[in-house]
Amino acid sequence: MKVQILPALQDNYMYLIIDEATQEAAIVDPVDPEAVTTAVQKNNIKLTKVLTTHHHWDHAGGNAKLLKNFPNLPVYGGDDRIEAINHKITHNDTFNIGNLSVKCLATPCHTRGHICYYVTAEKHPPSVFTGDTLFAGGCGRFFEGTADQMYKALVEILGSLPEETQVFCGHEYTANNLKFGLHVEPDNTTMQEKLDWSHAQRANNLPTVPSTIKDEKLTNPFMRVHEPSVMKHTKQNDPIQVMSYLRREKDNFKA
Ligand code: GBP
Ligand code: ZN
Repeated sequence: MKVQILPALQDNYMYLIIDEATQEAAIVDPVDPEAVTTAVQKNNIKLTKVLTTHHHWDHAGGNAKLLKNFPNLPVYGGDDRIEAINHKITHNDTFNIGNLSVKCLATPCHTRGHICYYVTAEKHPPSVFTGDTLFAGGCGRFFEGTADQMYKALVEILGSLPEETQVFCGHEYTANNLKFGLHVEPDNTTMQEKLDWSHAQRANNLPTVPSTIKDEKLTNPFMRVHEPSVMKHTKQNDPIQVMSYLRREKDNFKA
């Protein structure tokens, strides 16, 4: 399994997931169809699926145009509002990309129909494509859901994946997220080190993805709602209230 990172728009990421054994591939959130078409040609692969994380235009807005270059391509997603959707999936549904296995994880909150895609292969660490649910160091705004739902998504569902799982998120927000994280936990040296690293990566025009589930548990305040330091900052002792407080504070935080 190989994942090619394709930057798009201001700070979005599209991901080309390639099964090297069969040369089959899927594209996650192809908002820039021209760039996807070029990457498919360069890699000499057969594009067989579109995986859409959620209906927002900066993720789903390229689907119809991509289908003009790849007619009859199945478009997967969990929300009828997704452009050109023709394969509606729900929690725990599975399918393949060549020899790779994909499991759909319903993570409603940023949007009602948000899906994360968990991909496994033999002799390779797993990967999860988290759209606007989990970002490196942060999470998506709660446009269509509650703190209780984001707690389930981040702590119960994504937090249960193997620690070595590679996290491919929908936006390059890492540095701003970690600045907020350090406001919450000023003494978290792992967070400070990752912020310094993120600045260096961006200065070289390199992505800060993938992260890992292990890294997120160490540096993402929204996955650390049980930590005494985070609880203390929010003056809350219920993890869902901590989640709610952090999201409200981040919504108003100027990095
Ligand atoms: C930053 O952090 O660098 N530029 C800012 C964040 C996802 S995109 C801008 C922002 O608010 N981004 C959204 C988000 O959830 N951020 C998490 C955070 O700020 O902590 N979007 O483009 C957003 O989902 C969108 C598209 C929204 C259509 C609503 C509709 Br309808
Ligand atoms: Zn979004």
